[in-house]
Amino acid sequence: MSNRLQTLSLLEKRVLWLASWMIHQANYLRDKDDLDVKVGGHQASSASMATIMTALYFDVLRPQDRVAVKPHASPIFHAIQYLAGQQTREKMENFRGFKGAQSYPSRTKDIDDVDFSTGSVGLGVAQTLFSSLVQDYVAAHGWLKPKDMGRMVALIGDAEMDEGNIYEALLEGWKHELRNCWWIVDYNRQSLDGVIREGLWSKLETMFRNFGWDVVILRHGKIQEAAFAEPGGEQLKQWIEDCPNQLYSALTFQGGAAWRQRLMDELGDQGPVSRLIESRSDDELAELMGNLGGHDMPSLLEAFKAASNHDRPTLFLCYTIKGFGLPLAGHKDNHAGLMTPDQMAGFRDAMGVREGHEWEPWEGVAEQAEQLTEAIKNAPFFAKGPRRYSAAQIQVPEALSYPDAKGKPVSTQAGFGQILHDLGRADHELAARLVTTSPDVTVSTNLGNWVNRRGLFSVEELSDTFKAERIPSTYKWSFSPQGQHMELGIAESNLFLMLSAMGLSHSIHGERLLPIGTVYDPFIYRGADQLNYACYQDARFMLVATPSGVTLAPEGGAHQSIGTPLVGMAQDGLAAFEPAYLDELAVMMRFGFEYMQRDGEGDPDEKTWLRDQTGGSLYLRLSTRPVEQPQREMTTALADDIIAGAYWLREPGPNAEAVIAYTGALAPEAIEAVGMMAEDRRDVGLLAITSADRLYAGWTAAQRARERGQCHAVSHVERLLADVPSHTALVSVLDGHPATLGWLAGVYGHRTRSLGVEHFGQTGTIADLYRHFGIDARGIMRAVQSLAPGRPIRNLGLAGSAAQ
Ligand SMILES: Cc1ncc(C[n+]2csc(CCOP(=O)(O)OP(=O)(O)O)c2C)c(N)n1
Ligand SMILES: [Mg+2]
Repeated sequence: MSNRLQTLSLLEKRVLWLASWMIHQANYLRDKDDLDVKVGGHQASSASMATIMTALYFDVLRPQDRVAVKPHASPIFHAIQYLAGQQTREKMENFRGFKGAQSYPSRTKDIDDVDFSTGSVGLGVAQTLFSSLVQDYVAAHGWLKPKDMGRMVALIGDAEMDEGNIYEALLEGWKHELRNCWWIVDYNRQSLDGVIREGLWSKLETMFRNFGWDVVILRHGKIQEAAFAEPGGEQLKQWIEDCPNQLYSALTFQGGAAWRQRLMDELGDQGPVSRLIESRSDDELAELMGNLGGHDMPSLLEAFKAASNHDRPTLFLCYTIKGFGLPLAGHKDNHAGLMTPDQMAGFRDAMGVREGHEWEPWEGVAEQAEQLTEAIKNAPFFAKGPRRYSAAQIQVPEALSYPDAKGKPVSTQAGFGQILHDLGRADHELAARLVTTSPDVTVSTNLGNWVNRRGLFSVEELSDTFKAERIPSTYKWSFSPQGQHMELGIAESNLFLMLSAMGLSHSIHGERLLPIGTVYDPFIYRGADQLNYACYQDARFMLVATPSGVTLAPEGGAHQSIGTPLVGMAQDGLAAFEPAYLDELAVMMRFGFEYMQRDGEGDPDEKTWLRDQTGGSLYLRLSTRPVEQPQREMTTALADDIIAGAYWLREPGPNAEAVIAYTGALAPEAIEAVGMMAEDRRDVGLLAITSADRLYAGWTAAQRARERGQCHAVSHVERLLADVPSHTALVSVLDGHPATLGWLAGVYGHRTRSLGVEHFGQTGTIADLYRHFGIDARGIMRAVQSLAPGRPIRNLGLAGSAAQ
C-alpha cells in the first residue's frame, strides 16, 4: 500500500470511529436514563459513506467545491470536520442535543462549514444542481473567475433517488447545460424499511446518460478485481453480479464462514473458482466479498480524479454495504440499528481505542499522528479554512417608482410588472443584481416587460427567431450570458430550489443576487417542502405569488388558494405581505430588497417587536383584480405602518360601533361596506392589513417581552387598536382562510367575526364568488349587524349591493 493510501485508510478508520462513538454516546451515555430517546438511522447509514467521504474531503475536493451530505451521514461529516479542527468536542459530545452537532448537516445551526443543509431527502441533491446553474450565472456576469468555479457535489442515499424532485431537476439541468455537478450515490441497496429493487443501477444509468451525464459505476474494489484476474475469477465475478441484493446483504451480515458455505454450495467442485475460495481464510473471504467499489479507496480516488479532468455532470454509483466495518453491516433492519454497548466495546478494542480516550483525535494511531495531521493540513479542501462568504450590501433606492394609475383601476400583479419594468430601465446596481425566475408563468405573472428589457440568461447566445424573422411579437426574448431571467419549466419544485440556490449566492459564491421568483399562488403547495428548505438554509429571495384566492375567479376553481396566507404566517424565515394598492407594493418591494440583505443579530425593534435585523425572505401575495388606487402621498409614517403590517385607512371615531379589517384585493368590498353602513353605524373604522404575518409576529413578540419583564413593550397592532372602544365590533375579511386574521380577537378581546374562504373549487365571476363566500360588502355588513346589533343596516335590506 502506498503511503498516501495508508494515510487515507488510517483517516477513514478515525472518521468511522469518531462518528460511531458520537452516535453511541448520544444514545447510551448522554441520554442513558431516557431509553425512549434512542435514535437510530445514523450508524449504519454513516458507515456506508466513510470511505467515500474520506476520499473526498481529505484528497479530492477543493475549497471552491460545495457538498450536500446525505442526512444520515452527518456524523461522518462532523467527524471529518472535527479532525480538521472545525468542529468542537463539546458539540460532538452533544450530538443531536440542544445546540450540539445537528442530526442532519445544517447550514444555519451547525458551526462546521456545512455547504448545503439536508434532511428532507432529495432536496439537497437538487440543490447542488441549481447551485451549479447559479454559479454559471454568476461567472457569466463577470463576478466569478472561471478558476474559482467549483463542483457542486451531492452525496446521496440510493433510496433517496426515489424522490421525484431529483428528476424534475435533472430535466431542468439538461435544458441549462448543467456542468460542474457530481452526484455520488451510496449504492448500499438498503433503504429505511428494506432492501431496494434489483437492477436499479441500470435504470439510473440509462436515465442519466439520456440526460447527458457521465455515469461511473464503481462496483468492484481492487481486491475483487485482482481476484477476478485469478483462475476461476470470472466465475466469481459473475456470481457476485448475479447475487440478489437481499442475499448479498444477509451474507455480509453473517460474515466469512457464511460466505464460504454459500459460495461453496454454489461454486464448489467447479475447478479453479473453488480453489480461489478455498485458498482464503474466512476473514480474507469476508474482506474480498466486502471489497465493493464504494469501500475501495484506490478505486474511488481513480474515479474521482478521472472525472476531475472535465466539467461534465457525473453520476457515480458506488456499491457499498450499509454498516460497513460494523457488526450490523448488511442487516436489513440496520437502518435504525445501534451497536449494543458490548458490540461497541468490541469495536473500540478492534480500533485500538482505550476507554476514556474515545474523543482523542489520534487515539489508536498515535505513531502516525504527525503524518495524519500533516495530511489534513495539506488536504486542498481545508487549505482556506471555513468557506462561508459574505458580499457587500447592494444599495436600495429611497423609494421605488410605481406607475401612476391615472384614475384607472390597476391590479397588484400589473403593478408588480411595472415596478420591475421601471427598475429594469434604471441604471442602478440594484437592477444589475436582480435576477428573476419563473416556472413557465413569466408572462402570466407580468414579468414579460422586465424580461424584454433585461433578457433571458443562458450560457450561450441564442437569438429570438421571431425577432430575426421580423414577426411582430410583444416579447422580444433573446438568450445571452448577460440575461437576467432564468426561465424554468413548469415544475414548481425547481422554482423554490432555484430560489434557494440564487438566494445563497452571496454565501456560496461570494456575490450577491437579489432573486425574485413568480408562481401562481396555489402552487406554493407544490413546492412547500422546497420553500421550507430554502428558508431553513437562510436563502434570501422574494417570492411573488399571483394570482391568488378566489379572486382569480374565472381562471378556475382548481387554482383558488385558501391556505397560503397561513403558509405565509407560519413559514419561518419568510415575511409575508398582501398589498391592496400599488404604493403599498412599492414600499414592500423596497423594504424587501433591503430585508433580503440583512444579516444582523440583535434585539427586536422597539416599535414592532419584530426581529428585523436578521432579515429573511419575502412572500408577496398578489392579485389580478384591478382595484381603484388611492390618491395619497406616501409618507415615512405610512410606509413604516405598511411594513409593520397595518394602517388605518379610516380611523374609527371615539364611538365606533364597528371596525372592518381587510386584506388585499377585498379593499373595495370593505370600503363599500363602510360607506353603505355610514347612516346606521357610527364612526366605523377601516383597518388596512398589509401583513397579517408581521402584525401577528410583532404581537406575540411583544407579549413574550412583557412576560419576561419588559413591561413597556407594545406591538403595532396593540397601538393601532388601543383606542378602539371595547364595545366595538371587529370584522375581518380576506380572500383566504379566515383564521389568518381570527387572532385579532385576542388582542383586546373585541367581539370579532372573521370572514374569509373555507371552500374552493367553484368557478364564477368575482362578484359571484364573493357573494357565495360572504366576503362581499353585504357579507361584511351582515357580520357587523349580528355583532353590533343596533338598528337594522338599511342597505342590507335592499335587493343587492353595488358589488353584485
Ligand atoms: C422527504 C423525506 N422522507 C422521508 C424521510 C425519512 N428517511 C430518512 S432516511 C430514509 C431512507 C434512507 O435510505 P437511503 O437513502 O438508501 O440511505 P441509507 O440510509 O441507505 O444510506 C428515509 C425514508 C426523510 N428524511 N425525508
Ligand atoms: Mg441505501
